[in-house]
Amino acid sequence: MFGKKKEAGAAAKETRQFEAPRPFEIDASLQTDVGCVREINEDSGRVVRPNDPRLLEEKGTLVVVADGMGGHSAGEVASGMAADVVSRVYYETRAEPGAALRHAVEEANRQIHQAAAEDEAKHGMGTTCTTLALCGGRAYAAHVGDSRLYMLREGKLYQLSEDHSAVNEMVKLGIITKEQARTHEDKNVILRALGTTPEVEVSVLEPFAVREGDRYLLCSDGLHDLVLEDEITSVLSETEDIHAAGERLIAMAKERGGHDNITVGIIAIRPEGTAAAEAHKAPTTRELEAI
Ligand SMILES: [Mn+2]
Repeated sequence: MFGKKKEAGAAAKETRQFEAPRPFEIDASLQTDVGCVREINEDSGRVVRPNDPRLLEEKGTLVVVADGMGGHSAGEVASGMAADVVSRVYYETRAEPGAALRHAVEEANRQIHQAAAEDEAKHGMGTTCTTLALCGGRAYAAHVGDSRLYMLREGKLYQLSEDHSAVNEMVKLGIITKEQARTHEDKNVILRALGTTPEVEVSVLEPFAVREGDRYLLCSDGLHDLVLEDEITSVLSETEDIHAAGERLIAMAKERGGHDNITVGIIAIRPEGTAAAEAHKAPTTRELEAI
């Protein structure tokens, strides 16, 4: 449903101006939890909304979720670097949001790979990286690994990212079902990650128009392993308060064992000028919002 590429040119430009999206406001909540089994949290997350009005207009609001791997807390280092580098390079890159986001994720890959090569203890560290930028009424997404981006629109949940995992390949080939993939012994095998190779292929979503009422969810596999999509749909559509919705989703994963770290970022699109609780507004600084 997320469209065909638009032809560049005068006609397309005029159409775009005519259909200029209505202004909207963004509420964001990002939460991360160590879970019930692990001793450290190797997930990282970031919500960035620049103070500078020009930068905000050019690049909008950015959300990043990363799930690191590697012994001796190297996973924590890799996912933290992904959140840091992507959010810095995205805003520093003088390019349209889609190109800037791809460049930022590629740059994070290079830096993590280099850091891993320079330190024996961090050898082989890597991380997933799922990103969403909302700018000028449009959504841009770039992604590597098996963390996920979902969209809730008109009560329906759409998975916008594709897992770069061994089990997803088996599902696509019809070898196993999506249900079997959830418990498959190879379910943690990911085929692409940031940091493990000098270059990485980044999946970039065709930009699409955001609508009022949309909700976006970025999450690590600690959530989507244990909470079904129907349940995510219910919680996202029935819980008005997005922070409470995130808490509920994390609680559900923990009730079911919480075998992994759990990170949940939720973004809600609200018409401009309508009220939202102060706590749910996207942060206006570049500080890490994850708890
Ligand atoms: Mn995980």
